Amino acid sequence: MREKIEKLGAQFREEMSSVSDVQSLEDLRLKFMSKKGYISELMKELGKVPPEEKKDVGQMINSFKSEITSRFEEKKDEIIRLQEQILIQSAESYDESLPTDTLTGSFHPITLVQRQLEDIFESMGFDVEDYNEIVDDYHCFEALNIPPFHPARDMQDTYYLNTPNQLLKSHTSAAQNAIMIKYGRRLKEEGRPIRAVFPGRCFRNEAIDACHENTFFQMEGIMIDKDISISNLIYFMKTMLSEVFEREVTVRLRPGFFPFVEPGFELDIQCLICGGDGCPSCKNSGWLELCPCGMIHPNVLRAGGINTEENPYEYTGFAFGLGLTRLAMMKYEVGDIRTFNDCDLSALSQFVSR
Ligand code: FA5
Repeated sequence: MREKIEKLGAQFREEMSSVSDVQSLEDLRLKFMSKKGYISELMKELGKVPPEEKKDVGQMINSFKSEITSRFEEKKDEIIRLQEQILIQSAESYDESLPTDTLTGSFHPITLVQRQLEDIFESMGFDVEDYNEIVDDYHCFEALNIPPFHPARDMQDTYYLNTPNQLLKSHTSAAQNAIMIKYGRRLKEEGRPIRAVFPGRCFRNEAIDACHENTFFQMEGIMIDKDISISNLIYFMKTMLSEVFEREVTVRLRPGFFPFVEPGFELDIQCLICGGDGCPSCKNSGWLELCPCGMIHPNVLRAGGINTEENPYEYTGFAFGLGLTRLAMMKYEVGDIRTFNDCDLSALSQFVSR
């Protein structure tokens, strides 16, 4: 069995070295990581290994799995960087010496809120991370405990590219797996908790109204360590909201279902446009869904290489997915979400000095 794992490792490294485009990278990932791939095969064979060897062989498979996932991410970034370079080189040149003193501008209100949140979270020890807008099905759904054909996918219909298995991310949770892999080793070897926020643009194929856009921003956050509990989650949510609004805001926490957290919650904020009486911005309910959150599901922690099959509860963590565009609506008392994407400078430039 050990020999087989080593042989497969060598085969993987050799095949990986000749990959040069996204499609062949995806083919290679499926060959090793899909349900019928080599890793699943190894996991099945693990059952036949003598009990005294099981632990070591299991660890060998797990570290092989982590190697595949991290090499896959590195290679994907490398290919995307290369493609970008080719695009930049082929673009028309522009004149850097053009005068700038005649140009005026202001930050978009969403940028202002995003920066304010980044400062708040950085002051609490969080790393700020960036992530792609184009992702694959695995990161957007499967790594988050949402298998193909799971009904939870209906809530997040998005836009699919012609390139196979490439889509516009429907939520910032799509970055969770990559962040866990990036910081997992530091957590285990140095005992430093994973604390990261990752803002980003999200896309959904849905009907647009005063509080729904097809292109909007979220900010995701995760914290993972030993003994993280719901109390930690509530503490960070309360601190963040009181700092953002600089005043008392009424919030409510109710149960919510997301396959990647257990238990899951919806954190709603009382509508600041109507003061809770009901208006189009809050669909006349007086409340606005702002920040779903919960304790990260064991399957998601395992897919991110944080916990192992043998020790599935060693680390725990919370995650939240803040609706950044909706937060900007509430903070600046903008009654219609479409204002943010309308490119109407007279509306957007008002926020410059706030
Ligand atoms: C999610 O996207 C989950 N990924 C959030 C999450 C993260 C849950 C981590 C648990 C743990 P949801 O679909 O409810 O959940 O979107 C999160 C927030 O994004 C919403 O509360 C809302 O504020 C905002 N949002 C969702 N859809 C839109 C839209 N079409 N337009 C504007 N804002 C939206």
